Amino acid sequence: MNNKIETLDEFIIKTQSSIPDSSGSFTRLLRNIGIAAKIVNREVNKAGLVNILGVAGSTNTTGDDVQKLDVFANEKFIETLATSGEVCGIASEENQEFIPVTPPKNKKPQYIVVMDPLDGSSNIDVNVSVGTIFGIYKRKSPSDGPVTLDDFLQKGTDLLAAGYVLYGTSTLLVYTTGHGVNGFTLDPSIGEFCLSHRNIQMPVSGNYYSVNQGYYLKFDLEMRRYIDHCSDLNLRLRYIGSMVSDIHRIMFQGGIFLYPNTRKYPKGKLRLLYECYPMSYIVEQAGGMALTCKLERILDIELKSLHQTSSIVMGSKNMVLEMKEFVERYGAVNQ
Ligand code: AHM
Ligand code: MG
Repeated sequence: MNNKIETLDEFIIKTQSSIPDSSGSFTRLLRNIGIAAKIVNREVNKAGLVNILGVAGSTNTTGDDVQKLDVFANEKFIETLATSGEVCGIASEENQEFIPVTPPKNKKPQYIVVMDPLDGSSNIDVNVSVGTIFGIYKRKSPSDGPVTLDDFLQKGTDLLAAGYVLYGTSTLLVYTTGHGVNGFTLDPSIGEFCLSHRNIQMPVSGNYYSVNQGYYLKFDLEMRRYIDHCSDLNLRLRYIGSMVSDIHRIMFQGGIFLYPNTRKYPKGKLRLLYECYPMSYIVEQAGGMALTCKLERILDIELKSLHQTSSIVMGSKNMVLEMKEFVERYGAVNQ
């Protein structure tokens, strides 16, 4: 029996050759994301002790309260990525505009990172799980000029890699480069992410549905009918309010996550670039599906602005297909 621990760094280097366009630069970038995750994890774990819980007093671009830990996580990720020498631009859910990165001398970094540095921020001050979501793209503009908005307005299908970090009872980093999904658990005693979940395959159906049932009356008819159906089947409702945590459960136990459009958010609440694309890429790589409530594949949606939002339904393939039948039967799309 081989009990050897495989660290994230070892795994990234070992699998480098299977990544299209692979380069040492891409490998170093992934490792840097792992480092930033460890720094944020350290602060998440001691947040209550050092008084960085609570609302920082500003609001983000979509009007939500910004928590102090959001600000910290955002700064740490930006700092780590900007000094890595592998990134030419960063777009964060917490920043209105993208951030161009000045490269070190003799370097022409190719990669763009998009991120939600701390997803589920309303959970912070009550010690409930939060997460980080990230995606990596290759720039489209020439590498000797500045990055442009078009470098960021790429579709989900253009992603080179995507991942999330779950700061839960243990801290996990789950990522894909388009060749399956692997998960790494942080071993605090050695300070390393260690391979714990190889080639994650999402069950094709499951017993969980995850939706903010409080908005039920604000959902379109077809979504209400589908949610009634989940309830009729005695599926278990679980809603943590951090998409990373809710999807993580579904990755292993199967189920469906829904954030439909509501009256307050007629075009959906979750951001394509920072949340929907990366999570959909991971879900698809694990064998699941991700659609809008109008049945478009999330990864195929054209992105017109950095903070564009979408409705989203994702999770176990058979359950998303069943949801699709409800939309086809009851949705305004076919009336
Ligand atoms: P955030 O990134 O500002 O924390 O918001 C995103 C989160 C998702 O993780 C979660 O699924 C959803 O917003 C919860 O929103 P709501 O409270 O409207 O259900
Ligand atoms: Mg978020």
